[in-house]
Amino acid sequence: MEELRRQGTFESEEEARLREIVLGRLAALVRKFVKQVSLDRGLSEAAAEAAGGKIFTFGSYRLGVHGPGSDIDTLCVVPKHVSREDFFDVFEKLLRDAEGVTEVSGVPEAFVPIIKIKVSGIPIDLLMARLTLSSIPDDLSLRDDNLLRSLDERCIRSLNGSRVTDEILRLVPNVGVFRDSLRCIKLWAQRRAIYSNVNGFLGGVAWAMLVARICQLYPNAIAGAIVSRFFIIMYQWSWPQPVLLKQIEDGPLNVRVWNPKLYPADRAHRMPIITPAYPSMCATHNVTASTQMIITEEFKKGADIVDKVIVGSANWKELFAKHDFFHKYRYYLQIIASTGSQDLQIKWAGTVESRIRQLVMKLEYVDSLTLAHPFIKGFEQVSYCLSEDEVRAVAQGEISEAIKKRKKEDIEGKEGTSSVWSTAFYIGLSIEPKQPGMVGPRKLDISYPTTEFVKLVKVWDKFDETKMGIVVRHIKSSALPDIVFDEGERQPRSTLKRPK
Ligand code: 3AT
Ligand code: MN
Ligand code: MN
Repeated sequence: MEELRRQGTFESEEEARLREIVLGRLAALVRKFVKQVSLDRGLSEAAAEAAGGKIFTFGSYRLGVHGPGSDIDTLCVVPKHVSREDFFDVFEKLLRDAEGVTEVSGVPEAFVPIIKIKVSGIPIDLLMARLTLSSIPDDLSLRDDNLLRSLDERCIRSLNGSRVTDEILRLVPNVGVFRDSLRCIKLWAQRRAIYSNVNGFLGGVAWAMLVARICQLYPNAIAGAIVSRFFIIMYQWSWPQPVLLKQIEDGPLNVRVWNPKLYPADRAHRMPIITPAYPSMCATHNVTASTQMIITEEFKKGADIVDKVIVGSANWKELFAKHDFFHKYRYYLQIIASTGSQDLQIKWAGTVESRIRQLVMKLEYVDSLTLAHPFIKGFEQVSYCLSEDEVRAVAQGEISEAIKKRKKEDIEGKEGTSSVWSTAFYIGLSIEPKQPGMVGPRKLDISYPTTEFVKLVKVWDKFDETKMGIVVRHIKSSALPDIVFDEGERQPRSTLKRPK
């Protein structure tokens, strides 16, 4: 716990108090919204007041493992006469006008529709679910599966996060021990760069379920013991045996529940970790052969460190050492997504990122490639270009010193200039060692997977050839840009190979 505090994973008491005040205000705003819509629909003052409205938190805040600056994931539950359109018209407007609420941005067309806001500086993600009830009482619970009957799919998806988190908390024997252990595992996974669902590693919910499973196996253990068991058990786990917190149950909806006996797609899951709330799903369907290998290797390294900590020959701090992804490989694939505006870049880079694991899976089939290791985040840069040639160079990942130094003011009002947003993603490539007797350089042909990948990202329905760039190239480790390294992390070239 001392080390976790030293690593800054806890917020201050002041911030904790502010979060409670913020949630109180949010709850009041949701009731105000429901009342206003109720009155508009012709309900009496008393009926409109009684229509209620309630918020439920989920995500790291609900689990009690959030850090300073984490968002609060919040679900707004409204009665049946309040619609999703009301949420994005009436409620969004009400939020914009509310004091202390800033940066309101709604994404109604998302798979899980969302309004993002800040309240007193605290970021909040707001989802909404409309139940088939005429009023939402203060003591409403979302546990009953029958609440899901005849709901819109977006409402079911929005309810899911909260139902899963609450079920996890119900299924662990000791919530305090679970929290402390999960805080430790989350920090470890972030530092080792294996915390990311989109890139084929595990996301927050999957890590929470793994830790919860270990807590169930050792109901009387303290957090330090849970963490040590975690590594030993997870390293030896016989995948694809699933990690379950309880038996998978059937329910009232006509929807698929995870079942490898029935569905070939579910059989393909390599490290299945199954959510406990109906309808149960696999939280790790993005894991590939490569990411499974990397995660397993990290479990092993974690187990070795924890063994040493237990006998007193290592410190907990060693568990949180930074990954060495950018030192580990001789060759990297660099995938660069570029556009001419910030808004477009978020969408385009997000689309490219979400397809990278398809590239990883294709690379896994290349003969002499033993591992394709995706990094968990992209590196965004804005470059101010004076000419079309510079724009092309930036899109290709060639950002010269002159471009790097240039500021926005330097191009303002000048003819033919433009700003370019570029996000670079990296995949580390591990190549099979040369077999004895082989002559000449090995051939590594990755042109097929890369051209297929470029085609794949371009079939995105909003793709626009004139506005969006995508380049894939392979580079030597020495060509990695400085931006991927921390200050002082990169060794000067001249000392790299010279023995002291
Ligand atoms: P932080 O402390 O916030 O970093 P967290 O675990 O709360 O950690 P998020 O706020 O990103 O992480 O996500 C909380 C939950 O929201 C996890 C998942 O059930 C849901 N979620 C996150 N991103 C998406 C998404 N793109 N689409 C649908 N659901 C999502
Ligand atoms: Mn969150
Ligand atoms: Mn969130």
